[in-house]
Amino acid sequence: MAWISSTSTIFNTELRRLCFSYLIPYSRIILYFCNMRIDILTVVPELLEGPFSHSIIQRAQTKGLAEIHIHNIRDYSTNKHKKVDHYQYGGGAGMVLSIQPIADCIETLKAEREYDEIIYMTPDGELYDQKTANQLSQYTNIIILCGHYKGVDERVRELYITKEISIGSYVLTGGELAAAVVADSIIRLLPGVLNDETSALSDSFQDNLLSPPIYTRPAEYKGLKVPDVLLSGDFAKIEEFREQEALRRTKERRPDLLK
Ligand code: 6GU
Repeated sequence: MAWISSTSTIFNTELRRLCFSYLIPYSRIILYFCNMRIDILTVVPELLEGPFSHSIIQRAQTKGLAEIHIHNIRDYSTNKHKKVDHYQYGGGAGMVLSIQPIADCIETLKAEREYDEIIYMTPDGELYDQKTANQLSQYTNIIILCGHYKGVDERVRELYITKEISIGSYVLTGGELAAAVVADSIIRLLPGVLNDETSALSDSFQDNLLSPPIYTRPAEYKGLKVPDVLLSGDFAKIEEFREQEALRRTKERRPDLLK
């Protein structure tokens, strides 16, 4: 017995030494190669400056877990006035984004690397949900094209687009805010982005359930008390309470998720 325990101690020490000397530096390299690149094409790059420059999404980029590249479609226009849009054939209100600058931008990017998906943000795309976010987070390189004005020339969609996404049944002035929503929802799922690895797994929607109510200090505010069970320290009871509350909330607010 003594022999076993002493060898296992040696083994453990050896293993730990191995971990520290080899695995940890490698895990950095592995994480580095697991990062994701998102190229966003827009005629209003200013709209996308804010969403990626703060908090968790900014940290994901400084840690090297995600790369976000914003491209101004106008930079690719061969028109002497850098024009990117035109009136639509057949008449009708609203400008249409021309194919040339978008095609040149996409071709430039495609010549540099392979893309898993070229997404067009449009109100007539498929409705975005957590399942799609999970799928997109598995990819290495994606392009997101933002529509603006009336939208893009149909031939851009025919030639390049592999997926069309809408974030809801309402109309925005452009796809930029929607692209920010999609990029945010993907990046937070990448390994290492959230501090507590379980917090993405316990999200609303990951198991088709809404989150249970949550509380922090004080235990009582203007007569409103935190449920006793959460202060009890009984983790089995707390877990049961949370499951019941998640189910109750989902039945009440989003019964469609339970079908
Ligand atoms: Cl992706 N774009 C625009 N312009 N409006 C939207 C949308 C996208 N999703 C919902 N509404």
